[in-house]
Amino acid sequence: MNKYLSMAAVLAAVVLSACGGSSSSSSSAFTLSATTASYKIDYIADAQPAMGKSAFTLKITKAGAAAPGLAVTLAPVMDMSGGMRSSAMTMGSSHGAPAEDVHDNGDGTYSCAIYYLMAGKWTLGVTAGGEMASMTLDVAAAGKDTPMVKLLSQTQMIMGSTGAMEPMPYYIFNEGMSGTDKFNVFVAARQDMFTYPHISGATVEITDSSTWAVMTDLGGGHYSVSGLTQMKSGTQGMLYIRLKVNGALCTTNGGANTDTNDHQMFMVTP
Ligand SMILES: [Cu+2]
Repeated sequence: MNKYLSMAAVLAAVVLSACGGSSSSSSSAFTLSATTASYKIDYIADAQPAMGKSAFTLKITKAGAAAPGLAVTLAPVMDMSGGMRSSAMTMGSSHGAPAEDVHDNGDGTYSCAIYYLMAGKWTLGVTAGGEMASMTLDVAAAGKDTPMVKLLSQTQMIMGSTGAMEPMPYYIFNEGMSGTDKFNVFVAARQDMFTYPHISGATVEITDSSTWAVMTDLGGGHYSVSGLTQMKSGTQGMLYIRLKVNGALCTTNGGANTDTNDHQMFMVTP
């Protein structure tokens, strides 16, 4: 590559990253951008993404004009090869994350959500109208509330990152409370290191007291409950959650139900 061109690319990258850094300190907005052959893609969020649910908007333009109606897909990838992997993980050390289906708002903007499984450096691949771009972003650690819990299937097995078979993991993400009585979650499974479908039709039960309530299946992997009674505004409280898929209870260790492994806990502040 031409030396001056490559230096220009490095400088552009430095300037872009400096912009990203300063915008997060001066206001709550967090923006990134990337280009494909035909499109400019702007990533716009209220804040830097953190582990757990991260909602954002993609604004896509072609030669300055809004570009609605594109097929847009997201491919978040975390490369774990930078020393975080264990010695046993020699292959397949990278992984993806669940994402919502992208919603076309019809005005050149697209509503998106990614459910980050870990804090750290991620690459977000975006395919728009068959053209691919990628952005890198730092995903912050979670705040004090629990972003996500994991339960394992007793019956379904998948190939893990080491190549060995392991129980299929189900991830339940905190989508927040409204008031003190309503709580929402998103459920996804890992089929392989890059395939995380959302799970509809499961039985998700929750309690903040002694009685389990079945959460309403809203479709698309989203579940909701109302009528919680013990949570207090501004005070972190505990919610117990359990999951049945095709009638089979998931457990914390993938083993048979021992009554202590049949649920997970969210610490949540209404
Ligand atoms: Cu990771």
